[in-house]
Amino acid sequence: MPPKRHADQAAPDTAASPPDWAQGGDRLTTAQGLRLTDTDHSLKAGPRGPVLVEDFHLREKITHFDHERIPERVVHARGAAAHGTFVANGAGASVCKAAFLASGASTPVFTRFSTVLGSRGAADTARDVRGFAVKMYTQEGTFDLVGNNMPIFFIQDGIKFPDLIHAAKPSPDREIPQAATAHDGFWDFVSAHTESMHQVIWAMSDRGLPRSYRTMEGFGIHTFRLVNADGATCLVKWHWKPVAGVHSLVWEEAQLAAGTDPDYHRRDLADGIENGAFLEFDLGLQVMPDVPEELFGGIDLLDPTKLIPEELCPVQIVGRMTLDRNPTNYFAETEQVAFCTANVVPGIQFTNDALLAARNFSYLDTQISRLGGVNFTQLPINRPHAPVNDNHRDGMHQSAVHTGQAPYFPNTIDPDAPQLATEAGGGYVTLPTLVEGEKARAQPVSFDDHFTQATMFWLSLTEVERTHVAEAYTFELSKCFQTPIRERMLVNLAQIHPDLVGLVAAGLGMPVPDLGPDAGPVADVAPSPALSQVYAEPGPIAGRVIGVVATPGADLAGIAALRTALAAQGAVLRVVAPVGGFLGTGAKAETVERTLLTTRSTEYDAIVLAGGTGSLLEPRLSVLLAEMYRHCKTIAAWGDGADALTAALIDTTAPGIVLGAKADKTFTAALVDAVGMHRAWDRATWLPAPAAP
Ligand code: HDE
Repeated sequence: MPPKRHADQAAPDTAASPPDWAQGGDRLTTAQGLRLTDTDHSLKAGPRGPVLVEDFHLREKITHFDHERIPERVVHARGAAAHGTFVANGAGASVCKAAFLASGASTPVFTRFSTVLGSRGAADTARDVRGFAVKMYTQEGTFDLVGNNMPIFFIQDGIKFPDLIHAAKPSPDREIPQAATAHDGFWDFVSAHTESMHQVIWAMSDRGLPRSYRTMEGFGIHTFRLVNADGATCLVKWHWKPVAGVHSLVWEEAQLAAGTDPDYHRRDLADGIENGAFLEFDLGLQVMPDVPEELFGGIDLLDPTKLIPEELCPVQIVGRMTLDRNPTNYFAETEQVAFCTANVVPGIQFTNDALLAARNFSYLDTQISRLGGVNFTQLPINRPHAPVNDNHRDGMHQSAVHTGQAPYFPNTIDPDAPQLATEAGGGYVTLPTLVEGEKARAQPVSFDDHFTQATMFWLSLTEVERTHVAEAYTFELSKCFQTPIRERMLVNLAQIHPDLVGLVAAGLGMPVPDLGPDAGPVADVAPSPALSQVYAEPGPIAGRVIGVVATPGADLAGIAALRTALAAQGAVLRVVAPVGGFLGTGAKAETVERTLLTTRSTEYDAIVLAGGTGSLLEPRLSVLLAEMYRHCKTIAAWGDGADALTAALIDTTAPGIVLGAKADKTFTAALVDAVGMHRAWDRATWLPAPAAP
């Protein structure tokens, strides 16, 4: 058995061995394979003499180091990824002939989650949209589903993407703020560009602050056209449904985590997988008829700022993705992976979504500068698992040694030259569709409705979620220096909902704009309850972290029992004590993993005060508990642990507080249920009471 690593150490993954050309032999060598006897001292003319140009090892080592960085992604620079498998349940086969959707088909995947705006070193918990990009290495070629954790986008046409990103990225003069939209540039653009209003209200909601990558939904956003084995077509939207449910941080928590652990989501992903709490997502399809007008329920399927409510078109599950293996090397895999929306397989076709068209061009193009040439598809992480025989030759960093004399088609010289496939033989055939119309820079009239679905989103949320949305707008707009921008946004919010504009205007200390009698939100918008992320029943707690605060006199048997109970649910128990070292002695001793100095509430989904810890009174414990209380997280205690809660001024009668005489089954079951609810929103008496989901 390899020694168990501490959770903070880098994760070598033995499941995938690196290719032997990356690291061969057992001796340190130069890049040319010359064995080295010393790599710590430059070649000098005497111990105190000048360094000699002759030192080829020094020059090679430094030169390679000088070129270690490649350009970071223009957007989605900050990310973390994992390997896994997608297994189809067969339900998708009736609408799509892709082999990876056939019943029981198992496909290797690599999934990269990301923030959009931050640089590579930015904090994970910034308020932002998250990327959710899945590379499926199917037998018919690679299929990339390059989506986000929100079902809609800021713009309807890809030609505006550079404007959006220039507005949202840090201001070019000082390059601040990092990874944040709380600045004049972003709000100037979106306030004047109202088609963004639906996406912006999603970003201001709790969806902009995921608790974990495992608790995010994923969406392909655009409508795709699927073709089945009989040639029948339908229009679909892709969804990833997290088995762990959709859950978020609260804003103060996200801000604290950005300082105390900027790697919050990256660490959670890697630790979870290492602890055996694999990430699971169901792939779902909203299947809609392929009608000539490309509308469903009156909603234009070519408009990526609109979603189809699940109540109108339920999501049908077609398989499950399990992410169960951490990358071996961050750069080789997570950094060099190259996604492209144009990577599709037979059975999957594009629609005329103008945003998708620009993406199909952009992703291939961007890899050429980011990865230094056209041969990036030969990098191990980008290599298709289907055979490749493409007649492409040469180019920067060509690593294949091609044979034959005739890399062109047709040729009569090379007997091994690749031949064309038939459709029946797995060849990709673009669906013949009629295209007609006058050339124009124009879009359908239905695209002009920029507010109805933002209103629907607002109406679909519970009170506590709405309060978070209003606070997020208020926070971000407070960071805008220009009053006209804030005024313009208030006019936009007034067209979403009077409560929203009222709350934000009050927070900003500005008047609610008068839109006049003929303007204002659309009446009779039906909510979509599926958009709320407040649940009535507890969900799974795999991957969650529970801290147990204990002192040397604590009930160690109770801690051990609690650990066993939580481990059975895939959750981790971490011992927190005033100082480091061990609690107790011998086989039953508990290792202190965090001290009150080295921990912060953001690390835990629940805090438990162990029995025997009742006399602990410490300012840092009070801060820890106060934060847990304010963020509506579960707080628990058994035995006299409850005295420590009372001493820290925690109201032990409040919702989400679990007390027990012992760390027995009843206590642990109540704790598991409370963590499964994610938050005790009823505790937030400073917020309006949450409406039923
Ligand atoms: Fe992207 N996007 N994007 N995007 N995007 C990139 O590709 C682009 C859009 C998304 O983990 C880039 O390899 C344009 C929508 C994800 O590596 C770049 C437009 C959605 C990722 C690019 C869009 C996305 C990217 C940067 C408007 C949600 C990260 C580096 C037409 C469905 C993938 C790269 C990863 C990455 C361009 C719009 C999601 C520059 C031009 C809509 C998840 O090619």
